[in-house]
Amino acid sequence: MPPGMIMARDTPADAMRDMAAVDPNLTADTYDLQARGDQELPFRMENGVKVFSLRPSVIRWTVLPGVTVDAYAYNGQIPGPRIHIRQGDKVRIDVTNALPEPTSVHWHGLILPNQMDGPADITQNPIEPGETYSYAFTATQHGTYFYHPHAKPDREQALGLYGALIIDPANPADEVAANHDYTIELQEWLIREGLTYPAMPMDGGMPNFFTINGKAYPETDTIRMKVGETLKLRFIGSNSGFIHPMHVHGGPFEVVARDGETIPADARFNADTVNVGPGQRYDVIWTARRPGKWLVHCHIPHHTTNNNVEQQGGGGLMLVIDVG
Ligand SMILES: [Cu+2]
Repeated sequence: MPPGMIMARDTPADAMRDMAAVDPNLTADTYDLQARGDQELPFRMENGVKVFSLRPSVIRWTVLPGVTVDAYAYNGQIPGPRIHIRQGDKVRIDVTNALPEPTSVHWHGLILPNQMDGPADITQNPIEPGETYSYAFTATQHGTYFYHPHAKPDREQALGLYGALIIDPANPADEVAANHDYTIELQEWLIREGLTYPAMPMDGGMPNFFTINGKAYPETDTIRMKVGETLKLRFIGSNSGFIHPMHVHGGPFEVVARDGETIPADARFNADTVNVGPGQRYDVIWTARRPGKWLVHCHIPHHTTNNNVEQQGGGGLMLVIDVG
């Protein structure tokens, strides 16, 4: 249990298991600083169906030089691999559980058959360790979505299980186009005395590291673009316990989609900060007006530190747009 976690004599064992550190002996593979998540997931065609495979397991993942988390990850990636499909696609995702506990996968925001929706013990039996469950559906919507576990998500999602699900419109004219497209998946982490615990909004469970796409600033990506170009930022609320007011320097952006739904042209609005709560998505278009280094960051200053320390002007939920 993390030091300071509220515990009483009557704290149920189930609760203690959910809040416990990841057993470092279970980490099968270690990924260094160069490893990147959100890699587009390959598929194979079977009778007109795009077939994908996901395999959640326990890994060690590097978020900063010398800072690792013992995490749960899909296919050895944090965030999990990107599932990139087109509206109208028939898909099947085979999920093989290599975790030491039951899991399931929810396709957040999608219209699909109830038994494909993912909530464990509600629409399906949990996927036990070693078992495979296949999710099949037709993508009728388009936009920015994501997937995450729906068995003990307070533990499993907080430990790194989430991934982007990007659905291109069947009609390319329905896409709100930009010169650059960058997806931002947020997460909080709790590392104490070399052990990783699922961060939770409760005493003793508060996070001390924060990542964009699995890395903390200054190890986050730099987006390079030119004056006059546009950038679509897709914010995904893969964060599981906290709300992040995500702000972009250098002038307002236009909010063009929320929760995967394109906002009609006459209802779009300008803003410079969007509150990205758990589960929410915002697509915004930002224009590079002036050359220089422009920040994208969470506006809760503690969330732009690494264990309360700032390095190279910040930490955690921050990245640079370098406009040449
Ligand atoms: Cu924040």
